[in-house]
Amino acid sequence: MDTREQLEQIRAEATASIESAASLQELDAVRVKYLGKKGELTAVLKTMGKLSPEERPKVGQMANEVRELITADLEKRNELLKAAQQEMKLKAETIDVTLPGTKVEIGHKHPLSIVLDEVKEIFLGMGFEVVGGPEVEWDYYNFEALNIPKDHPARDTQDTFYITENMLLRTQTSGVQIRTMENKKPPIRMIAPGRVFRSDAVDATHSPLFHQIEGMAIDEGITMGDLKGTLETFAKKLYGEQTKIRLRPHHFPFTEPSCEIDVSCFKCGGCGCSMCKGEGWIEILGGGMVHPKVLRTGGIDPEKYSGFAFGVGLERIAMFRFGLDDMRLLYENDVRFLDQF
Ligand code: 2NL
Repeated sequence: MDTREQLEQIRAEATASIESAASLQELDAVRVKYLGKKGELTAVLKTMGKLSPEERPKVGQMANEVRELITADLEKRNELLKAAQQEMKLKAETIDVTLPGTKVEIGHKHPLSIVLDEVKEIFLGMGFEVVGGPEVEWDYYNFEALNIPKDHPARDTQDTFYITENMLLRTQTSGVQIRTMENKKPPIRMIAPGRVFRSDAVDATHSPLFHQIEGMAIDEGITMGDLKGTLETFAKKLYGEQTKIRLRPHHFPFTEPSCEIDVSCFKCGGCGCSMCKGEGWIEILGGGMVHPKVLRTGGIDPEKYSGFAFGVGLERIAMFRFGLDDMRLLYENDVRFLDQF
């Protein structure tokens, strides 16, 4: 094959390869193959020295023409492929602005938080302050200061998780009240809501972690009448104006006298129904007059001051309020349940 024929063949092959290149990468490979430093056209040009002086310029011109032709073909194909690529990209990225957007689900308060916020609001309205304290508590603040020494039977019913001999997960929020007595002079009006712990197995009405709200008022001349009036106001605000309360004698080591407080069933109004198990009353609170020993331990003179205190389980209020029969619903965080509040 002479050089002319070689050039002619390169041109034909290059044109065909350019035509069939399906992507920009493929096209670039074709360019390198024919026009690159080690390409086929370059290789032919290197053999020009062997030609006769008359032939050389003619073949040289032909080689240039072939290069220009291939370059022009490459450019044309390059434009075409680039346009096709752009088209594909646009198609892939098309956004239908008329489609409905992705909805952002907005959450809401957990039923326990709903009730807790209501309780706080009610007591704030009566001049109480909301105080917090540690969940890991000293035995002293959880038991000793509350007139529950190491050998007291109440230790059995309030068994808990011990971190050390003298440090435990609090079984009640009373430690917060003791600390307040230590740090503040009467008048004191406070509630202490928070998580408390017991060594209890889980069932429909028990959980090793639950929430308690304790309250306390200390001043000169505080009586059981103040406790009754305060809790009556609380019950009416929480369950409705028609709600009545009743006090039954009871015993707590940290109050004397002590009582349990029932509210009239908000579902049947006191006639008896499934909610109150036919009783007409539902027990939700315990309370009494702060024991003089507890006052003295807190640094308050029981000769000068007296006070009432009470405790209430948040889960129990929430269950009656929303008509729940299983406490576990409040902890499982099943959205099908939570969505209903
Ligand atoms: C209940 C009963 C109660 C108290 C908590 C208390 C705290 C101090 C002094 C005196 Cl620092 N008392 N707290 C008093 C009576 C009852 O809770 O059934 N809770 C769920």
